[in-house]
Amino acid sequence: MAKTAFITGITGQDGAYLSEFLLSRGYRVFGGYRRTSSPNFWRIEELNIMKDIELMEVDIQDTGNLIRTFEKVKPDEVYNLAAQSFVAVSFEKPVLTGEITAIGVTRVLEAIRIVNPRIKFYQASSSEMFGKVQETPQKESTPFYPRSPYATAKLYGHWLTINYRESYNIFGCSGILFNHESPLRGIEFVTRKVSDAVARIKLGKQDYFEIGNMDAKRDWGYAKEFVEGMWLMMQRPDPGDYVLATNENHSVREFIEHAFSFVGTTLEWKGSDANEYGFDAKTGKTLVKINPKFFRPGEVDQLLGDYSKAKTVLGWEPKVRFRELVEIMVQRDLDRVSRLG
Ligand code: NAP
Ligand code: G4F
Repeated sequence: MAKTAFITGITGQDGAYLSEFLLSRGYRVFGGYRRTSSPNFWRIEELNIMKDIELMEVDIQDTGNLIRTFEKVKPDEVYNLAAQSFVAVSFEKPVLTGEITAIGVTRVLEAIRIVNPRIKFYQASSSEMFGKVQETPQKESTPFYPRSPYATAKLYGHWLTINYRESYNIFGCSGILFNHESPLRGIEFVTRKVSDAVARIKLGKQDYFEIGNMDAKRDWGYAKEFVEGMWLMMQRPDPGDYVLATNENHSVREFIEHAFSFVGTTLEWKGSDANEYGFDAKTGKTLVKINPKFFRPGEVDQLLGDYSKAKTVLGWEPKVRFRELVEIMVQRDLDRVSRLG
C-alpha cells in the first residue's frame, strides 16, 4: 500500500523538492502551510505538482492543530521542515525564532507521541549548529557551538529529536544538512540574491547590488539531491543522525565571481573592508558594493561537512558541485528575468 507523508513547511524550497521526490516514489503527500492573507505556492506551482499535493492549513505554533491533522491524515512519515529559517532575522526576532524553530519541534513530536508514536519523524537540523567550528570537517560527532538564535533553536530541535527517540522509542531522525541551494531558494539567502542580481545586471534591469561579509565560506550543495537523503534516513531499520554535505567549501566572494564569469563578465575588486567594491574589468562600472547592514552580530566563518556516514550507511552522495550549482541558479534567473522582467 502507498505510504503517506506529511510535510510541514510545504511552501519552502525543501518542501517543494521533497514533495516532488515522494510523489515520484508513489507516496500520498500532505503538505502543511501556515495561514497568511495570501499563501505563496510559487515553488510547487513551478514544479507543477500543486494538484498532486493535499494541502492543509497547519501551523507548528499550534499543538491542537497538529494533533487533529495527524489524526486525520494518519501519516507513516512526518518531515518537519517548517522553521523561521533565516539566520539574519533570528537576531532581530529571537523569541519568534525560538517559538517556531525550537518549540515547534516539541509540538510536532508531542502530537506524534499522542496520536501514534509509530509515525516516523524527520527533523531538519542544520550545519549552523556547528557555528564556531570545533573541528574541520564537521561530522555527526563534532561538538556544537551555535552562533545565532536560529542555530541555538535548531540545536534544541536536534537534541529533542534524540531525546524522544531515547525516551519514547520514536523513530526520529535528525538530518544535519549543510547549505543547499537551488533556483527555488528564497531571494533573501545569499546565493539566490546573487544569482538574481547577476541575471538582472546582465539583462540591463539593475546596475549593482549590495552585499555583506564576502569572506564567509559555505559548503553549498544542490537542494534537489539533499531531499533524497532525508528520505533515505527514514527508510533505515533504525533512526539516526546524518550529515549531508559536499565536503567542498567556497566563499561568498567566489560565488559572486563565478556567477559573473558565467554571464561573461570579469569582476575585479578594489578597496578593503566596508569600502571594498567589485567592478567590471572591461567597463569599469561598479557592480558590487559592501553594505554593513548585511553584517551579522555573530558570524559563522566557515563550514565544511564530512558526509562519510551518509555515504556508507545510506549510499547517498552529492553529484552537483559548486560551479555547476552556480550555473544552474544563474541560468534559471536569466530565464525568469527575461520572461517576467
Ligand atoms: P524555507 O524555504 O525558509 O522554508 C521554511 C518553511 O517553513 C516555509 O514553508 C515556511 O512557510 C514554513 N514555516 C515558517 N513558520 C511556520 C509555522 N509557524 N508553521 C508552519 N510553517 C511555517 O527553508 P528551506 O530552505 O526549505 O529549509 C527547510 C528546513 O531545513 C528549515 O527548517 C531550515 O531551517 C532547514 N535547513 C535548511 C538548510 C538550507 O540550506 N536550505 C540547511 C539546513 C537546514 P512560509 O512560506 O509561510 O514562510
Ligand atoms: O545565505 P545565508 O543567509 O545562509 P546561512 O546563514 O548560511 O543559513 C542557511 O544555511 C543554513 C545551513 O548552514 C540553514 F540552516 C539556514 O536555514 C539557511 O538556509 O548566508 C550565508 C553567508 C553568511 O555568512 C552571511 O553573512 O553569506 C553571508 N552574506 C554576505 N552577504 C550574506 C550576505 N547573506 C545574506 N543572506 N545576504 C547578504 O547580503
